[in-house]
Amino acid sequence: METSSDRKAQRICTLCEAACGLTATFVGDRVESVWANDDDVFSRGHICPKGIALAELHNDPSRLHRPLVRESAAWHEVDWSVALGTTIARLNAIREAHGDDAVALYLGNPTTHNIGLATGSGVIARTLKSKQFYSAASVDQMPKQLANELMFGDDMAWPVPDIERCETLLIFGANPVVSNGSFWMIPKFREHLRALKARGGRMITVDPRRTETARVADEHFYIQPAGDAWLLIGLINLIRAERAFPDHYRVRGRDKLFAALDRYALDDVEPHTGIERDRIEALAGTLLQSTRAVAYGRIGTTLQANGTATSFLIEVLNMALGSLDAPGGAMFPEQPFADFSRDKSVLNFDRYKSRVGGRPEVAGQFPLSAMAEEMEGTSDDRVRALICFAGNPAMSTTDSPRLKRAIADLDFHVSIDIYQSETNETADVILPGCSPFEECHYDQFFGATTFRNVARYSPAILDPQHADEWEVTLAIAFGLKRGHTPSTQELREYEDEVVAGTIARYVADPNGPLFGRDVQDIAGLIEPPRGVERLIDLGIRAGRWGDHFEAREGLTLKQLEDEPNGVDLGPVEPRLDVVVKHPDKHIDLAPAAIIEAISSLVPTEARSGFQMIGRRNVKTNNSWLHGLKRLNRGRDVVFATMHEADAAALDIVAGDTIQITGNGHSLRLPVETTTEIARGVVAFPHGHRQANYNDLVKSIDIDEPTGTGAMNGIEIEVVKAE
Ligand SMILES: Nc1nc2c(c(=O)[nH]1)N[C@H]1C(S)=C(S)[C@@H](COP(=O)(O)OP(=O)(O)OC[C@H]3O[C@@H](n4cnc5c(=O)[nH]c(N)nc54)[C@H](O)[C@@H]3O)O[C@H]1N2
Ligand SMILES: Nc1nc2c(c(=O)[nH]1)N[C@H]1C(S)=C(S)[C@@H](COP(=O)(O)OP(=O)(O)OC[C@H]3O[C@@H](n4cnc5c(=O)[nH]c(N)nc54)[C@H](O)[C@@H]3O)O[C@H]1N2
Ligand code: SF4
Ligand SMILES: [Mo]
Repeated sequence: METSSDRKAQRICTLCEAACGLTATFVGDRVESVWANDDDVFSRGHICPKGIALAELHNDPSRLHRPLVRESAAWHEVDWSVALGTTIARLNAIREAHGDDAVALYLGNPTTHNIGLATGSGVIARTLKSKQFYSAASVDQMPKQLANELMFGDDMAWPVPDIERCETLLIFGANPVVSNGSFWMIPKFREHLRALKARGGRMITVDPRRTETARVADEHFYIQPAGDAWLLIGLINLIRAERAFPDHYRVRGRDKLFAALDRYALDDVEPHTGIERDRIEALAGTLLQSTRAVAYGRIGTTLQANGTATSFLIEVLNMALGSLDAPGGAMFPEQPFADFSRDKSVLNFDRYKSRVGGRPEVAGQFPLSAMAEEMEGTSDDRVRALICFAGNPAMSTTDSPRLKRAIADLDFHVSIDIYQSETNETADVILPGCSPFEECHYDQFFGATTFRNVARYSPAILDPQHADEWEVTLAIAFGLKRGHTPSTQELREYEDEVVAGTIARYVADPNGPLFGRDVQDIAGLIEPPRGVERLIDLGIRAGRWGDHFEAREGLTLKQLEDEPNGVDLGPVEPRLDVVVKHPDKHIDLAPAAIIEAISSLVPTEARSGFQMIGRRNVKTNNSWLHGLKRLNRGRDVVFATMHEADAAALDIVAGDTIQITGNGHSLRLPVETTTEIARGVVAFPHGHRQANYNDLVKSIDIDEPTGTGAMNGIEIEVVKAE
């Protein structure tokens, strides 16, 4: 690696799931500018303000550069040996006295965008074996993950719209023009939409607000928050009445599902959705007439009271339309990175329950809404410590003030974070990481959510000025296993051990291409000499397009390194037969938890007063990056939107400050008035210190099957502020 004068390098953006290919210019170890990479095979020249701000993020003096230890209210910079030594000693003391379940893990959203941290936190989790495992999934997509798990037997089987070939695109509760997609990597959304329209296609949106995406749609449906399940049932029942359910899907439980759906009449839909019956019939007609219609749902369909049922019903609709796993429909992209470490032979749901609330585990996790109660009180088996990886849970979940207090009262809290945050202001130790330009990157998770199969890898561009997060997490895992901080030599040996252990899982998988191979042979063929890069090489070479370690021609990490614009692996192909992991290879249309959720939908009719919903902004990223100059802050971003007739009734005009109250807390926000939002709905963004949306959400406001916070559709009081 050179760090000398002006040069350029390609880099995949790690700030959101669009994973744009970018080009950065450097002078020494300063990042001068970041631009779109027009030659990237996937993002083809897309960038947003956050991507441009990566330069400022890299150069930001307020980013953490040294480990911090807190004594009373004061933070002190300390050496790595002190910070790691304290962390390991304190965690081990708590484990010894109270067991592994006394230590909770929380993996925040950027963990999934950081291969070193994601892999290293996995090593810690396997070493610690604590049931107290939480992640941003349960304030994001867990209802969809549970629907995937119950339906296909794999929580990570994501059906995503084949936007390059579909004809009618029906979007529920997502705003990809602003968000750039989620569990659907979709940079250049507007361009894909133009192409869709040019081939005679249509986009239809369903959202309580006429969003930036709805504005470029052909048709928009204002829906009452959490009313989607009713609309979906109405549509599915109308389609079933016209067309037999496709018989080429191998399914079980079909009649049971239909019986549950038949309990709802079409006339039930309007009161719960606010959408007239004739418009629902017309929409069903449009879908029936379209040869390739596909439905997709995101945050508005998962962070709501009927999240799991809604997520499941979207795929039932896709099946009823014959679109699941069909070109132009909802397809399963193939991740070039093979992960044979996950056991798919058992159902990852409700294998054990949380201590206080009896919440079922989903995909090995408890919901973040339950974290506070697991920490509170004086019971011997309570959670006493937290390892927080790139997360800000005290801002991101239901009843944030309560979780913040519970975290502050812990015996020990270590935060692995590149900034000081609302959550780690009461931590004992903060361990900082690298800038994105100092570490390698590979999108291990999101590769299964693309609209086209691609493989792209970014090596580290600059010599690291900071500790590598793979090594930091590996050192903690070593300490939890062996009781002390590793020397450089011990850390090297431990990495060898972890790599060998991972290979052992691959070669033990009878369905994997390395089955029966020799662990040491494979280890010897891995090209990078050390680092998490070794495991990336393993995953790619064992993957669908990999060389299976010299067994055939195929991809290696080295090849990807030589192709900085990425490798296009072609359109997504039908592959449902390998996606379904239930032992009988059938799609389950009637899992008990789903039938229960569909039969007891949280009603949305006859709600009076106001409900709040979230809104993302192009210049914000969840709860962080607010400090960067290039990204707006304050008044420009944090304002509420309400219907002008609702405002007028309260004597509120645009520009006034309103007071919003819920969960015993009040926030003040400037207001914008519009006719482009459903009556009774107030929208504003989450993640802002000056007005934290999640202060107003109760811990019990959840999607019942998963415990995921139902942040959208929360009842609030609104008045004009004095
Ligand atoms: N009301 C409401 N609440 C929501 C949502 C909503 O729509 N409405 N959305 C939810 C969603 S989708 C999500 S994903 C969650 C996010 O919730 P979280 O994952 O808990 O929080 P983030 O805001 O992503 O904060 C990430 C933290 O990681 C740190 N960080 C960033 N990059 C790195 C890195 O490379 N290394 C390390 N070590 N640290 C890093 C940042 O400094 C920041 O402190 O919020 C959820 N909360
Ligand atoms: N600029 C920017 N981009 C981001 C992020 C960011 O913070 N800023 N965060 C990233 C992350 S972590 C994620 S998970 C994705 C999220 O990606 P998206 O889900 O596409 O983004 P949101 O803007 O949260 O869109 C959710 C939509 O649901 C609507 N909605 C609310 N309640 C309901 C409901 O009950 N039913 C229906 N049908 N709609 C409803 C809201 O009005 C909103 O328009 O965005 C990612 N991209
Ligand atoms: S849309 Fe913006 S934040 Fe997301 S990957 Fe692209 S440049 Fe980065
Ligand atoms: Mo998210």
